[in-house]
Amino acid sequence: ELCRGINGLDKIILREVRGCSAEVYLYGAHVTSWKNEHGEELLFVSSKAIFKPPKAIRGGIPICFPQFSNLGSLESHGFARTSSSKAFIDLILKHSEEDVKIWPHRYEFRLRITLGPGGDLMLTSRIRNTNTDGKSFTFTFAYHTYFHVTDISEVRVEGVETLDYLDNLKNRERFTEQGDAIIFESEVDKVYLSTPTKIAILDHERKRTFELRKDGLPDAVVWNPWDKKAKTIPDLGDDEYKHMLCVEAACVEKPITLKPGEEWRGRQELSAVPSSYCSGQ
Ligand code: TA6
Repeated sequence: ELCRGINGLDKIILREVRGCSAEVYLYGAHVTSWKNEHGEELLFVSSKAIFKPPKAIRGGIPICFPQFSNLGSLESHGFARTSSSKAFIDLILKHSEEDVKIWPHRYEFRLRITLGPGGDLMLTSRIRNTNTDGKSFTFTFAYHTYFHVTDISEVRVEGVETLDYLDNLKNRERFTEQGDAIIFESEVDKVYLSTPTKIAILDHERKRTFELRKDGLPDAVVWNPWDKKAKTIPDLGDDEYKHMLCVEAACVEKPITLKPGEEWRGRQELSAVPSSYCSGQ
């Protein structure tokens, strides 16, 4: 949880299931608290600690970088402990031995999730081939994002008009989009090819525009099951198709091949901004 700490400095509180916790200030990437499951503080922070740049926080775990003490020409202990850090989380997914049985490759997938100061949500995936047998592997990828919309029949997607797409409802045959913006009156399940880096999803009722910006992901999947297909999906409410739209930054048409040691990166940034969108305009 990112919140305001002393003197309004941003800090992150980490909690684990038994009740242990830690706190780290973005200022100096400085851990200032480490508590056990009984809530006992295990780190010392001076009661006179300043918590105000450019002074380093006295106590906790100051980072001494790129210089310890005065062993060089920089300020004592270097500048890291008085610099501002950024907050994100990194999740790492690796092949399990079960995975290897069904997909005979070794990989490391790092997903970095960042919530920006304006509320933008950024996901960056880095996938590395860690095979030790010299084998390359090939994969396709999508961020299968479900946007929450007020009423799907009042939503438009802009940015894929005139593009070619593969229609999953017609045996993935290739067509060219004729309309201007994409509107929704029935089931849609399309993979738009070679799409622009930015796609907009306009929610008329809520006067909100989602912006999806992407890098390393040339395609975009647009999916809404509509009423009949929704009824065949057990974990989707019969009427919930009205309040969802999947627009997915993807790499489908041209799969990615990595040699051992090679890494691929695919990134999407989502923002939700007020819009004066009026349907039909
Ligand atoms: O991304 C669109 C899609 O491929 C649709 O064809 C539909 O199958 C959707 O994914 C749902 O997939 P899921 O496995 O989440 O039920």
